[in-house]
Formats: sequence, structure tokens, C-alpha cells
Amino acid sequence: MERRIEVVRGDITTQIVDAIVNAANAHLAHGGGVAAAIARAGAPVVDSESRVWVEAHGPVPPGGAAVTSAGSMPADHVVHVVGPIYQDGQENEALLGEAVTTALDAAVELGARSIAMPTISAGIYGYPPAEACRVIVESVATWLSDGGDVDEVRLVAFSDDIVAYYRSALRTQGSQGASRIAGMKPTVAILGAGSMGETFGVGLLRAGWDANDLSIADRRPERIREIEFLTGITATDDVALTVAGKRVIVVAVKPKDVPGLLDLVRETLTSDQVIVSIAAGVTIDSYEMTLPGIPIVRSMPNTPAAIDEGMTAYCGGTHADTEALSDAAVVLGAVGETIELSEDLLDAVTAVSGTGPAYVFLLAEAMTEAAIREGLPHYAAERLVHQTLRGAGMLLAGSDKSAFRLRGNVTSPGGTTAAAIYSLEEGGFRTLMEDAIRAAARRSRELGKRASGDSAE
Ligand code: AR6
Repeated sequence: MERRIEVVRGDITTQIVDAIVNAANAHLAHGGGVAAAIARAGAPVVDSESRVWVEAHGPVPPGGAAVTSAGSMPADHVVHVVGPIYQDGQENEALLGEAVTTALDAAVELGARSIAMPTISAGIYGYPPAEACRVIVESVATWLSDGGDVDEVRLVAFSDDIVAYYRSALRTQGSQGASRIAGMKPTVAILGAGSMGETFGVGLLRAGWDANDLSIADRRPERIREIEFLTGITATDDVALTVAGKRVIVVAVKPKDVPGLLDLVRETLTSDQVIVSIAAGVTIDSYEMTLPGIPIVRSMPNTPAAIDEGMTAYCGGTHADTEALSDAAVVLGAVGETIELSEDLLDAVTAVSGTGPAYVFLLAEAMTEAAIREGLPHYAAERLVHQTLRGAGMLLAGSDKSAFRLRGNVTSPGGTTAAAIYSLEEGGFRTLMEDAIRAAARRSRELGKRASGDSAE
């Protein structure tokens, strides 16, 4: 198996790997940053085992690591290392490098084959993020070329700028040929120039793909001309030509059109290409029946992908090895965050993040109407509502605190928020949301059955 470094934008607590690394302090008091997120996701085990560890060994020494289990997180172990607090006149780079290699060694000792690591020291400890990313990439690459024996080191970036720093460090590293680096931009063919196809085409260009490494196919001549004009990507109605020589093939046609489309490419595709399907409900099984031996990745994106704020869940089929999954994640990650989940969860994903934007739009409609009824002019009601939703969303996504905590912070007893929340709860808001998500998941299962039935015919 090839040794590799990957960059994934996301939350380290949800990574499906053998071990995750924590950027801890010496006392394993997981009060803030990624440490608090890990302690919360792995509660209560991570905190209690950390206490036991410190009682038995004392504080984690520089260059040392502590190990706990991971509670209900997908990983098996958490390796806690302490990065340097960035200071002038100190060997920052050597200290951070040491934390990285210590973490990797400790994970390997636990038998881990895949390890996810946060940007150690780049938060509360004040290491300039671009520098931290460079040092982490160099340390991991050196560790791998010195014989570090794992299948994957996943660098988990919590924000877009960290992704960009990692990518740039990887490019430099790659050109020095220190080790084979994943996370580079694979060539991509997009089949179907509907709104999602366009979102991906434009998103990949924004993320730095060269138009020459992309191609698009569509059946409608006027749409082909339009998409070429809009994006500069070569578009044609010849599907076989579009997929030729491309590493990742994004299937972005309607579910009912998938079988016909696959008939056009089944002779052309080879096993070093990867199908990334965004067709709702079409199962990996149905792809694999038509395209034996071809790596398949099935995914469920959502519409905020149009502004690079998408949330996409994906899962790999029988022939999708780490490299195929990584290339799929790089393409999907160009337009937002990604999470790897098992296929049986995709109906729930559809009901939560796939359909989710519509719940928020409905909430916005209802709030705007109510605001107008309270006497606000229409233009003001809209601005108040839209910016409030944006602000609250950003606060929630960027915070370590749960939605429950953030809501608690703005709810004083007997105050206005309390009055509003009481009325929402009385009216069954929570039950309604639960019913809505259940209904969407059920519908997704029904449509899925129909879609796979179609393609099996
Ligand atoms: N997943 C991935 N990365 C994350 C997550 C997450 N859930 N949350 C934050 N990050 P920091 P440090 C990123 O401050 O600088 C703690 O209190 C974050 O954006 O967590 O080494 C410890 O207990 C940043 O890029 O770690 C120590 O006292 C990176 O993780 C102290 O902070 C590291 O930020 C350690 O400070």
C-alpha cells in the first residue's frame, strides 16, 4: 500500500481513521480548541482516561505522548501530544516537528494504519498557521520517507485558509519528490451541466483547477454553448470523449438518466478512473453491476456548494481504494466540507444536510412574514432576517460550543428569548422538525429503491 498524506477540510472528531491526534496541553485539561471538541465528542471517556493518565505519569513531557481511547468517536484511539506555545527565540520548528513525529510514532505503536492530525499549535498556542502547516507537512513527509509505516496520514484542516496552506506546502514538498503526496488536483469530467454540474465546474475553477484539466458533457446544444461561455471548460455532447483521460468522473445527471449515461461510458472507463456520483438515491451496487471493477464513490452534496459552503457526505464502493476516496474527497471538497459515512446513512444525510437548506429558507420566510406583521418594512425585515441567519450560522459553525450552549447564552430567565422559545416549544417545534426529517429520510429511501430498480432493469 502506498504511503500518503491527505488534506481534508473538516472536524477531526468525525474522521474515520484508526487514531486521531489531539493538540493538548501538558495537563490534558481539554479546555479549548480542538482538545475541547475531542473531549466533548469522546465524553466522558477521553476526559476520565486523561485524568487517570496524568495521575499515573504526571504531565505529558515535551516530546512525549499520552494515549486514551476515543469514546464514541469513529477512531479507536486518541494520541495526545503537546505542541509548542509559539515564542520568539525558541526552536519553534523543532518543537512542532517533534510533536508531530511523536504523535505518529505513538499511533503506529498502537497499531494504527490511518492517522488524522489537527494543525497542532496553530490555535491557542499562537503558531502562525501558514508556518505550522509547512512544518507539519515537512515533518510528516520526512517521517514517511524515513519508513513511517502507515497507509494514510490525514491532515485535518478546520478552515479554508488552513486547507490552502497545507496544499501549498504539499505542492512544494511534492516537487521535491520527498514522497508521493496525495491531495493534488485530479483531472475531472463532469457529466451533466445542470445546476449541480455547473456548481462543481465553477467551484473547481475557483479552487484553482486549470480549465484544461476539466471537461463537461451535456445533451442540450444550447447548454453546451452556454457552459463553455460561462466557464471556459470544454463542453460537448460526446460523453465518451468527455471522460477520456480524466481521473474523476462526476455523475451529475438526474437519477433516472444514470443507466442510459452509463451505457455510453461502460466500454470506455478503466479501473484507474473513479466515478463520483451525486445522483440522489442511485446505489453503489447499481453502479457496480453496470461497471464491474470500476471504483465508485457515492455522495450527497447540498446547494450551498454554489458558494463553496456545501456539506457533502460520501462513501466508497468495493473497488474504491484510499487513493480513489482521496481524489473523490479532493473534488467534493472544492465546494465545501466533506464527511465519509457508510452508505446506509445517506438517506439520513439527505434528510439533514441535503434537504436542510430548505428548512432554513422556510424559517427565513416565516421570520420575514412575522417581522412585517410586527410593523417592519419589507426591505428591513428581509435584511434583519438574512443577516441574523448568516451571523447565527457562522457563530454556530465556528464555535466550540453546542447549539444548546449558544442558545443558553442568549436566553435569560424571563427575557424575550425565553418567551419566544417557550412559544416555539409549546407549538411543537422540536417534534415538527423530527417529523420533517423522518419524512424526508423515508422519502429518500423510497426514491432510492425506485432509482436502483430502474437502473437494474
Ligand atoms: N477539528 C480539527 N481541527 C480543529 C478543531 C476540530 N474539531 N477545532 C479546532 N481545530 P488549538 P493549540 C483547529 O487551539 O494551538 C487547548 O485548549 C484550530 O482551528 O486547538 O495546539 C489545549 O488543551 C487550529 O487550527 O490547539 C491546549 O491548552 C488547530 O486545531 C491548547 O489549546 C489547533 O488549535 C493547545 O493549543
